Amino acid sequence: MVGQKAVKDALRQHQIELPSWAFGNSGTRFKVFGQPGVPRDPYEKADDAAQVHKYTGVAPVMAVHIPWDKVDDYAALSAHAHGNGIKIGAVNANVFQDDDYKLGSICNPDPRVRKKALAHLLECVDIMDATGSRDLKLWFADGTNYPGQDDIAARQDRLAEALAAVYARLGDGQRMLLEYKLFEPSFYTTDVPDWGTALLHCQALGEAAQVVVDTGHHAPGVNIEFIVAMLLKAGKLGGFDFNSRFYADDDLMVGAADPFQLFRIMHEVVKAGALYPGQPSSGPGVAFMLDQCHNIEPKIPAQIRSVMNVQESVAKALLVDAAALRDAQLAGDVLAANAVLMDAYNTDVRPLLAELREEMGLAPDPVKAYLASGYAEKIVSERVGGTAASWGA
Ligand code: RM4
Ligand code: MN
Repeated sequence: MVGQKAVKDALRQHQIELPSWAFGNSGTRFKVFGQPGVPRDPYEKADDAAQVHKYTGVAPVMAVHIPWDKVDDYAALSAHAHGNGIKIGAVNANVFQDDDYKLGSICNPDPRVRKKALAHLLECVDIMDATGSRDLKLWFADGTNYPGQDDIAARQDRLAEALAAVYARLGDGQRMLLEYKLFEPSFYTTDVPDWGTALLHCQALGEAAQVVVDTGHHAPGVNIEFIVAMLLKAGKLGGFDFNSRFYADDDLMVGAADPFQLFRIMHEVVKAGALYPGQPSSGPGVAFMLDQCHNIEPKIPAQIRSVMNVQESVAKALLVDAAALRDAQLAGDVLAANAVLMDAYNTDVRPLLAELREEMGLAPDPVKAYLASGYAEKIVSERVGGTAASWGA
């Protein structure tokens, strides 16, 4: 049996990072449905992110996306976040929304475009210096649509060259997180399509280069927890982009469609001792980020719900009786081993989490408390005029 106190202590230290873009308008390539009261600028996004932290107590960091969150004074944005009890997290680069990037960014055959993309990545490191961010998160839309369109291997060389230049620019304590995605927007080849490619590049660069696992970026049926276990073993799991998908990368709420998968992933993290900094295998720390958009549901409560979904899976993973599991595994008792895992997964951890929140001075039900607070009505009445933040597609 695992003690409730130990579980609660671990949960108190586990932090979840919120995406600034979850608070702005978003949609599909078919339609963006605007919502009233959404932020007009990154400062208002930080205000909304702070609400999520206020009611969950475990989400004190907001990642930004450049240029969506471009401001004149990043130190001022950082100070604004601090004033709200949160801080600025990963800086996400964007080299996929410019006409120049039609044939790719740092893998583009044209050296002029590669240079432009690299300059943006370096600018993102300057921003990290100003915000005090640890992580630069890189996702590339680069790839090709047709066989023969470009040289697959040459594109890898261009990629390695640009990554090395960015890596050399990182300061002390800063990291580069490289994200992979199996396809889209490129449909024939993608330059960083899988964890193997990302890992090879990160290994060539050095310790500060780490892989990001976006849960939505795999083919259906892929065993994501296996990838997580392998990356943890290699000391190369930099973080997660959590979301939920059913078909392709649809950035829905984490734990919505397949909470069991999330539990299996968190079981690997807990087992490896990588849940929070200071644990044996956490290294510089795995970043537990959400990468989500809320196209049809209200955004702040959806973020709160997502944080709770992650927390529930972490709590269940912490409840796994590690000794009983190991004994059953070593005895070759297949059914008993599976039962140990399922016992933890099938535990209703909601009462424990409600109790934990009360111990932390929070309301037991964060969504209910947020809805009762009047904040949703306040932003609708106050945020009139200006241009609602959007992901710009
Ligand atoms: C990508 C990837 C990145 C995100 C962009 C907007 O699919 O998941 O993390 O920044 O979308
Ligand atoms: Mn992502």
